[in-house]
Amino acid sequence: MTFKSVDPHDPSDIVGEFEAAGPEGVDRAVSRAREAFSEWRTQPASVRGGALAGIADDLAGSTEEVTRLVVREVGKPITEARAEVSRGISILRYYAQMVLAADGETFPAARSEDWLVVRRYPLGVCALLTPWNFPVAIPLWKAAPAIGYGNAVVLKPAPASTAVAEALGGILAKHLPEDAFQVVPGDAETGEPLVNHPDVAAVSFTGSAKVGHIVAQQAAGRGAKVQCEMGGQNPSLVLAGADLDAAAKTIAYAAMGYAGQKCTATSRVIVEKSVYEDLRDRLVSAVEGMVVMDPEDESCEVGPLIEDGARASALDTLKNGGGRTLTGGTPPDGADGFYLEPTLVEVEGPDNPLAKEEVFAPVTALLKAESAEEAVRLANDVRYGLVAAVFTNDLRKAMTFAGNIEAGLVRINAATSGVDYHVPFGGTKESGLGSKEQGLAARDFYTETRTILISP
Ligand code: UN1
Repeated sequence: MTFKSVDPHDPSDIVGEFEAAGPEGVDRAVSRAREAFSEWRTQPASVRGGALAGIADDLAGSTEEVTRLVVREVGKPITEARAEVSRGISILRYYAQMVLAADGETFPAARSEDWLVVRRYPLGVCALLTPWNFPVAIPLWKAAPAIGYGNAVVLKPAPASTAVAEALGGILAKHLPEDAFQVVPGDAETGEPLVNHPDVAAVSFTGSAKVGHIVAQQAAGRGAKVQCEMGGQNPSLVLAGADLDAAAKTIAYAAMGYAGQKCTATSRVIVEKSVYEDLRDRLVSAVEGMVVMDPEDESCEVGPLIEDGARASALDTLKNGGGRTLTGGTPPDGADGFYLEPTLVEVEGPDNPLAKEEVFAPVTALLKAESAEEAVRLANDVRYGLVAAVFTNDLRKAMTFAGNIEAGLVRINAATSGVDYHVPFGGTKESGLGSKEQGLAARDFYTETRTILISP
């Protein structure tokens, strides 16, 4: 079966045509990866880290080319695309060094002449299932630690970002033994046999909650290690006393940047009653100031949605949800691509689907709360728990928020979007399953410990 990826700014531009790997392609890739693993795992950490450093240098040399491909294939505004490539380079350099850190611990043994050692070892073949919206950073924040710690990787990218995945694959392959890193293109017909393959030791997935739960069940059901990073319905709270101008600007970007297509985007703005109108006015003008245009333009902030279906489903949720549209709500005039004006909707209460479900579009719900306490209650009243932000000038309220909010990432006076690669990343509730990603959490996921007693 073949499929295409198209430029969401100009759907007549076909970026690539690909053959889905399917069950046979997966089987071939996994058995080759197993072969590669038996050799790669024996390489010293300096060699594995050296390979990552080489990949980083190579990617740095191709920054502009990869950036352009990201813009063209997934419609990411060029300044964000460039920043993402640069983040990918940093991730590679970070793990190039991290693999040289301690790989175990020693403990006192029952007999004093014995050594009791806990050492880390790679797992085997790791399957990485990645989304289209961060087509460089997410594959690399999974693949760099997987490879660095001695595993082999089979990457199944989202179909819409296959060309970027193949470009990355080409760069990685130059620095690694044959088949240690492979890309299998396709959708569920390829993803499912990969997740279920008995020779895949670990599965790392980023994508929707719906698919994530299936992946987790299938992988865990056959005893594989699994982690899933899924959706969000991320709140930004604005409390009385906050710097409203700064809050409005930061939230507008967190909500609408890259057309809201980040699992870390702000989907709900929950405002304390006494500053509600003041914040609403500022937010409407900040949202109206966001630059919607061709993502290749250096001033673009919003860009198109990934496909027409994504826009249609956002428009559907808007139509059925009710609420009062304060700005946006329609596609801009004269664009061929899958654009939607940044949309802010005042909703009556937390049951509006815009305040409950992940919309993955430049659409944000605005809610009023009676008090700071009610704002936190509303914020927690969803299935998700990825990121939450609070804007306040009250340190006590900020600290209470960090304690009471149900989220894996907490931001005080900062945007919900944006991620640091050297600290654990991931959510709680339906946003995350299994251990977190990035930083030291990645070492824990991509290795397992062996407890070794050495008696002379
Ligand atoms: C970011 O906000 O910079 O798929 C990264 C996503 C997240 C990554 C967000 N896993 O949107």
